[in-house]
Order: sequence, then structure tokens, then C-alpha cells
Amino acid sequence: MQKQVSGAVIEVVQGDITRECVDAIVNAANESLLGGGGVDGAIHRAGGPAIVAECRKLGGCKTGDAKITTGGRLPAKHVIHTVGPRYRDGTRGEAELLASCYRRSLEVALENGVRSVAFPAVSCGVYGYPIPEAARIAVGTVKAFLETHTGIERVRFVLFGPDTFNAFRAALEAA
Ligand code: AR6
Repeated sequence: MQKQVSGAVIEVVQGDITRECVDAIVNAANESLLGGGGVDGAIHRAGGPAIVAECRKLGGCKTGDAKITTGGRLPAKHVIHTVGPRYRDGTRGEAELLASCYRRSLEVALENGVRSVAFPAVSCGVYGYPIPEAARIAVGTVKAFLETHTGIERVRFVLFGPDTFNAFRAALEAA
């Protein structure tokens, strides 16, 4: 499903983000930026060693921030690595940090001429964020960004499983 927002399009699809043909895919990384499991592992496996070689020069990434590298062998030209919060009890600034991941990723995209971006469900795997709330934050933050910035034409949420897909679809319908 998709929605127009200020001349841009937000889409929600189910699939494997490593196969996306967009200017940049976003990685749900950890602060080391040196790889891990989940979508992080899948991106590094599919993109090859050029990605981690660039990551090593970046000196890590704080939670809520984002940094860009090549996409290596991926169909996407770039990978934007963001670090989501680990969900504890919702009182540790998790919502603001998660919103910051989406905002900073789009700022980094704009700075690098990226016009189409695909996001996974940041923090919704190992980091344990409650999925419906994470979906509302993700969609709300992206929509607010597109309403106040020009240059990004397409933002696609690529969700791996039915739970995240349904939650993001509901959040986009409600937005
Ligand atoms: N395409 C799209 N989404 C995917 C894919 C894929 N190929 N593979 C998994 N997902 P997670 P986090 C979904 O755990 O919670 C890593 O080890 C997955 O189903 O990858 O932010 C990092 O190095 C889930 O919905 O990221 C960190 O240490 C979503 O991607 C830590 O995990 C995010 O799940 C980050 O945890």
C-alpha cells in the first residue's frame, strides 16, 4: 500500500530489503557498525566486504544517529547505517531515539543526493521494540520529514514478516 505526502510517496511492502533497487537501503545496525545478526547480517552478506571495510573507518555510530557507506554488491547504491534503541520499559527515551533514527537517516540521505530510501523495522527484532508503537513512530517521523523537506521522492518500508508488515500498513493507513 502507498500514500502521497507533499509530492513524495510512502510505501509499505513485505520482502527482503537486500533486494531493493533504491538509492539507499537503511541498516538496523549496532554502535560498532561492524556487523551482527538480523537485517544487519543479511545486508553485509549480500553486499560483501566493501561495506564493512568502509564501516571500519567511521568510528562507530551513536544510538539514534546514522552514517552512510557504499552498497557494495547490493542493488542499492548506498547503505545508511542507523542504530536503534534497545527497548527496555519505554521510559528511557526509546521513542525519541527511534524517531531520531528515521530523521537522521533521511538527513544523511539528502546530504548525499539520495532520492529513494528503503527502511526495515528498526529495533523491532533483537532490540525488542513493541511493533505497533515502533510502526507509528516510523511512519509519523517519515511523514513529518517529507512534509518539511524536499528532495526525497520515495520512502519504502520493507518488512520481513507479516507482523511488522501489518503493523506498518495500519500505521500508514492511520497517518
Ligand atoms: N529484510 C528486511 N527486514 C529484515 C530482514 C531483511 N532481509 N532480515 C530481518 N529483518 P533486527 P534490531 C527484520 O534484529 O532489532 C543486529 O544484530 C526483522 O524481522 O535485524 O534493530 C544488529 O547488529 C525485524 O523486523 O534489528 C544489532 O546488534 C527488523 O528487520 C541488532 O541486531 C529488525 O530486526 C539490532 O536490532
